[in-house]
Amino acid sequence: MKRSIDRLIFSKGSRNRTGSRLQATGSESVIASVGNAKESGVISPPPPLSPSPPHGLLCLLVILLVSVSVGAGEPAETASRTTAIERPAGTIPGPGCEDGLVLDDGTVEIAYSWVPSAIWGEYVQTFPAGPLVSSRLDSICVCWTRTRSDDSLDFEVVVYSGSQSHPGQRELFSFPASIDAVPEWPDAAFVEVQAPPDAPPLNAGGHHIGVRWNPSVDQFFFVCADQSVTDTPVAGFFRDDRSEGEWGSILETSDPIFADHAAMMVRVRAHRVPWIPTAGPMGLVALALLLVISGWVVLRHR
Ligand SMILES: [Ca+2]
Repeated sequence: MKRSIDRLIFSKGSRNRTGSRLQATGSESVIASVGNAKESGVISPPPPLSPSPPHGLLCLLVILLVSVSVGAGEPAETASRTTAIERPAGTIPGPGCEDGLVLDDGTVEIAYSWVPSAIWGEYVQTFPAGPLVSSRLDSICVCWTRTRSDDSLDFEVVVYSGSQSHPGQRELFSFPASIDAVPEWPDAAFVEVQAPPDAPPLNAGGHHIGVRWNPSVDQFFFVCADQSVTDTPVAGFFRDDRSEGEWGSILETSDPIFADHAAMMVRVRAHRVPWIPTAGPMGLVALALLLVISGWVVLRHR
């Protein structure tokens, strides 16, 4: 069966990336924009069968839908190139860090990606501070799906420290990973990636953990997500090579693909470690001065 995303036509309307647009044909809804506006797109499940509306009415509906989505989108200067696919809920087979820190409900309803004009793109999920305070990452489990024939993906696991409300600009650490035989949408699968044993401990007030990959090389791979209008949503952030380092917030953006976001299907396993103080350069200087003064005092009283 031909998947819905295969009917997505990605046409570069002009010489540069900002001129690109997404189009969908057939029965899918269309969220598209032209010119300088965003390149986001959502392919929704086909609508229930109903008598065909008159051609003119269909055109009017499409025009209205496009107008609404453009109006609801972000300003052109903050345009993102996120994209997504949706489907009814389905359970993901296989192990996926079930004994770790799990923030999703185990069923995937949507998956997020980047359009292929992105050179790199990141999605990170915010993890609650408590369970990860003074711990070391053992592994991360990420659920992936795809919509094209290429089923082999190279990506990086990225870990950002920061506050509970926002990731820092610079990563705490990252490490390479890959997955073969990524299932085709609407199937999906977790891959568990072991963290390096020498990875820095997690000691910050907040940690944001996720993936980064090159969507222009590994095209149309998607990170699974849990979608719900009733659950308390878990914060997440995204950015790509055109974001100038600024994170976009999944919960605060007006991008419609994140409207019912509950959680990304990114899970972690970690273990507690003894608290390791991080003195920093000034702390080390102060410690050295204290030792020198102590030694001088001891020597004077001998
Ligand atoms: Ca779900």
